[in-house]
Amino acid sequence: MIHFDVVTLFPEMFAAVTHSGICGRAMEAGLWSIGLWNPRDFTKDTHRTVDDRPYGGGPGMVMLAPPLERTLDAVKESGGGKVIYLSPQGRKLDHEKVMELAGREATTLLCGRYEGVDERLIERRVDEELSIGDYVLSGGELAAMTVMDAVVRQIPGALGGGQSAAEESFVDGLLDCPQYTRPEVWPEGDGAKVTARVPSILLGGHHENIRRWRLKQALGRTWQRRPDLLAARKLSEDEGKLLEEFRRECGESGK
Ligand code: 4FV
Repeated sequence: MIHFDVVTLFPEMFAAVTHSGICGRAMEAGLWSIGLWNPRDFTKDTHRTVDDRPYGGGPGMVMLAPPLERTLDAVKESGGGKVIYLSPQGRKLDHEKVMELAGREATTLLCGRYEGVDERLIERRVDEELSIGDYVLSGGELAAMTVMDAVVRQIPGALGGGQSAAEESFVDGLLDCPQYTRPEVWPEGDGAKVTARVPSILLGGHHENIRRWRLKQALGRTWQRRPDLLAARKLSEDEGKLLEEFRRECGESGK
């Protein structure tokens, strides 16, 4: 069972992971739980102020440290885990970090808004900063949900139907192979000038050949699209042969 405590000014946003899809079903199945904490509930002034203007001037507002500290105190009181602040200044989220977080029983996710959070709060109360990418969001909530979705998928049983996240992209450091489903020929109908068939190897039912075809495609696409991932991965002799085949066929097809 994994528990996430989320500090956010917009708790209603998290319905996206608590009431929909794989994460919603995994929550119903009791595989994970969430605590939503709104810093506005930890203010002391009648206006329930959670932000103020930045010292030194400049645009926007900054989240006040005191309400956040009181909120994090309450989370800790309730047994909350290490505090992760979602921000562009953080380490980039990747599969390795997702697996690390999937191994923790409790994690606290601090979602910033406005220009961010008073730096002194980060220094005093944040254990690590995580970024989902080099761009600026309006708040940390979407980043927090990205982390939660990626982690919940790793919980055994979360994907249902005996499917395990172990077969997915990045698990073996490679991009995924192409996926196909019905119809066998698409677009259908005589109007369509160009139709595309599902690769016949996938229709033959020969599981080992299918497994090798998929591995070859995953290696090839990783070589084409993310050579950085391939550089970080040792290829087995068989994988080296498959990638060579793919590159040769590319040379031949130029694609
Ligand atoms: C972000 C990111 C992100 C910055 C200011 C929230 C915003 C605002 N978080 N990965 N990229 N956060 O842009 O995690 O407070």
